[in-house]
Amino acid sequence: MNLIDKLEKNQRLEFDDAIKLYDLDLFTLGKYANKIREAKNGKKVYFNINRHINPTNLCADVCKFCAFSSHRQSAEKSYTMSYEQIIEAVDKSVLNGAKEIHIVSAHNPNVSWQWYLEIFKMIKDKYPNLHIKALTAAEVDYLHRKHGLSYEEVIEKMIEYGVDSMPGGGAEIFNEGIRAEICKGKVSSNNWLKIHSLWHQKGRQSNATMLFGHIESKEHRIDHILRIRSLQDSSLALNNGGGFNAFIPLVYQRDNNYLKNIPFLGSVEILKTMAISRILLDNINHIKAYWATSTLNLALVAQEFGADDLDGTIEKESIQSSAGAASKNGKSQKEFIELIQTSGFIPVQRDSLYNELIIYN
Ligand code: V47
Repeated sequence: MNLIDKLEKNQRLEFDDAIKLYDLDLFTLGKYANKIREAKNGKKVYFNINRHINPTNLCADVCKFCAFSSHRQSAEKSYTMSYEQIIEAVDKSVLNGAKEIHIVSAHNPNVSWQWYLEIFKMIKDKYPNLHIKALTAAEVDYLHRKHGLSYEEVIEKMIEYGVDSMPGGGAEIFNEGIRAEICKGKVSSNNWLKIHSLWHQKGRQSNATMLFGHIESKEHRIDHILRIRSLQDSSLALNNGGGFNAFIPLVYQRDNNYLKNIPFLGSVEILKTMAISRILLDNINHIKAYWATSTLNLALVAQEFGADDLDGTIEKESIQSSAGAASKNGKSQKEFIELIQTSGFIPVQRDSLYNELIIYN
């Protein structure tokens, strides 16, 4: 059966067919991706009211794509927030309506594992209903390497100290050769997948990212997406509520880092990758066009090409904005709602697990 027949019949595609998707023109891909998007999510575009906090930029690892780590800044720019500074930021966000705090840090060798975990406990004690999305698999792996805790122990402590779900960071691109080039020494692909698998085995939910538009090939992207799909198959088979909520293709930002001479990724390639993600990941409900890395306008166009989520209002963000993204100060809820509506979609404010809170019909 040829590729178009398989797409018409909504058949699951394996690597050899999946790679040929890039040869299709954008609108053909968009047609099939949008069909799946509409079947899963109708005309809804999800977003949440969230706040990103990056408590420290001091990092033991050096990822070439990273502009956030203090390696890329002068010594006086390295920081570690105090608990008072963190809770002050959380207090302010809660007053602004935040339902989720998304916490991602660098791999700081000068603090204990308790330092990381006490942040979550402090927030949870004060705001039991506030969702804490925290610790990427790369951070879990770092706590394991630095402090000798097993992955299982870190995960048990995350649950004990109040982490509700895991963000998708640290996945980058799973191909081991590319990983050795861009983030040598950081969590391996197999361990990234293992950590999410262990988290899912606890009946918990997480996200998965893919950093694209740097030195990876299309084959590497397809391989990455298919490895995520395969783990999701195993996690869903447990039937315990655990698994990936969303897949997030992160567009590489080029400023202030150690990867040089990377050309800008064109919008067509970005939209094709969103559409291909939607077509291949038949077992993941949501594709997030993270506006911080794709720009808000392209993230809105991506809603026609398979994506159904924009992430959230963010309020403040340091990782991608250090590398050139326009996410330093977030977006207002009003702007989100208006832009989604004028793009012909239905804005839906969601919680972190995609329960619908407000539908703006
Ligand atoms: O893993 C670092 C990425 C990620 C750059 O789970 C860069 O809902 C682009 O994972 N250009 C951390 N990206 C952020 C993250 C995330 C973001 C939004 C939502 C969720 C979620 C997760 O940031 C890292 C890395 O892949 N990153 N540097 C850069 N130059």
